[in-house]
Amino acid sequence: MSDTRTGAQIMCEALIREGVEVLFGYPGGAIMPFYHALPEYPQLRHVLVRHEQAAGHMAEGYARASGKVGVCVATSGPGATNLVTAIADAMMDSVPIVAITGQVAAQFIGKDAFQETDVTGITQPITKHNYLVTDVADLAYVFKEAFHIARTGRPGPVLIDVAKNAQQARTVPQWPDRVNLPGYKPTYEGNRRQIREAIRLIGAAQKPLILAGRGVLEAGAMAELRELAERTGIPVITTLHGIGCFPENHPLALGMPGMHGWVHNNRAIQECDLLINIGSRFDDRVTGKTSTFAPHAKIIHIDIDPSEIGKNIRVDVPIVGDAQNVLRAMLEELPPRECRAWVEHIYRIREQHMPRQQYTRPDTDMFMPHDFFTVFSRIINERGPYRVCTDVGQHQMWAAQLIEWRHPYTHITSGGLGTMGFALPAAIGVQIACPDETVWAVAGDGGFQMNIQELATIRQERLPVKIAIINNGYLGMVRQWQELFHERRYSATPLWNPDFVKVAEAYGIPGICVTHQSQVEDAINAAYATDGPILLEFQVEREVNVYPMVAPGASIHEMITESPMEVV
Ligand SMILES: Cc1ncc(C[n+]2csc(CCOP(=O)(O)OP(=O)(O)O)c2C)c(N)n1
Repeated sequence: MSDTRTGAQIMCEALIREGVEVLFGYPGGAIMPFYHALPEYPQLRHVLVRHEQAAGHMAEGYARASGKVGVCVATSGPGATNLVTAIADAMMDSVPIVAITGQVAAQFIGKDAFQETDVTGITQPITKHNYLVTDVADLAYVFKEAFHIARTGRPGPVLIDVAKNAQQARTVPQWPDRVNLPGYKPTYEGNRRQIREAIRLIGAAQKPLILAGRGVLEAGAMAELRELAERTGIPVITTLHGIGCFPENHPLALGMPGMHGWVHNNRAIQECDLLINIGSRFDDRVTGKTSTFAPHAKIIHIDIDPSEIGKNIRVDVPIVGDAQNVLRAMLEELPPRECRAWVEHIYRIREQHMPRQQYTRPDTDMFMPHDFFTVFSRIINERGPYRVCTDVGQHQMWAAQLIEWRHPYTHITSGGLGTMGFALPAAIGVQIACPDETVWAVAGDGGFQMNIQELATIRQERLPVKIAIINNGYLGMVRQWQELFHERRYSATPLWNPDFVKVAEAYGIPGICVTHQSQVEDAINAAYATDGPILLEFQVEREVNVYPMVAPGASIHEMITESPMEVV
């Protein structure tokens, strides 16, 4: 009897064995045995959230910033369904999380029991893998396998649904040494022949271009990417999720392509004769109309997930493998070269278009979101270690465009699913992973309110998260589309907002409201001078658009810059 453990105790010990230090969760009936066991394991820090969706985003933020697996916990039924958005978010952005849900006892499954939901059925298309555990004897192995699947190959979310009887029953746990998954063997090493072919194409190209995505960050291949760029002189474009994998103060860094990418990047893609895609999935926000994307280019695609290759864009040289291993193998044999004329050509396009693609200052007292981001970029870079979690909308695009991102893993956003409400809980997870860094949540007035209740979690956990709300009184990004493509019919986009500073104060968090450009710098400095959390609200000019823009369905060379449409 003394060696036996309850299933709930086995779950806790399994988490400790996997190196888990923190869980984000919310209790309820079907997960109560687990919560009963939890206090016996003080090594496991539990962060009580205010909504399970936020627990999922916190686990994501924690995982994205720490490189470890994030863990979230919920009860059955509504607790589990509240996790669904965050799980889908993690799936789209390849974030390793393990979601643990309670399930009704095995004998009630399928009987519409109180708070019963088929959560493995619901999450089947949005998890890398999921489990329903009804027998306590399976728990030790399932946990080992789940963490292995979440963190290996292309990372992703794994869900473990544990029936209440399995949490309560006792057994002597059989801890496995290894997992046994004959059908799951991620490929880490690229094929030598294809790597040689890539080297040949790099040598032959006149106008080569690197497109770097999140796969570079996941593989920790930043040094290899830099070596590749510097040895060959090939310029580097980074996708939204690739931000930080190549320092933006490097002369070969070009910034972001695609729907809200810079003109020179989209034009370089359309002109290049070789596109080396490292760890990005040719998302439609990058490619625009796929049939006209990179029409003159041979395409090398390096990706750990073979199902990505050829999915959206035809590929000439597919290389399946971990970006770091593939680039290392490539660098062993890659001769140096230069691309000066090509790079200078791109610089000329940049000089010609840069001033026209953003905004002209209107004759108004209000200040422009651009002014905030420019000052913000300067101060955070001067002040030292930082992480910035952005929400979804216009401010997300301005942050990507206007902040000079110099360091990996500092930019954390919901790119694939585009989940409003992401920034605040993600910042909580990031702050826990990085206690000594300044963690910012930058959100729109709409998205901030989608998980506003997590201000309570910030207070309860005494986290010094800094919050910046870019308040334009609209669901800005949707309003922009309505202005440009729906005859300015602002249907359901103007927002009545609460007094954000008072809301913060109600949660015991100080706040500052900024209405003029001259106050921006002081407000950001005040945030740095504040020991704990603080909320800054920036009331910006209401109807400002993000440019450049590629209209949905258009080719990436048809860009709308500040006013009329131009084909660049
Ligand atoms: C959960 C969710 N619902 C709806 C949307 C659609 N959507 C995308 S951007 C946006 C507007 C965001 O407005 P706000 O948070 O104020 O930020 P802004 O665009 O003004 O910077 C909306 C509604 C979404 N991405 N996520």
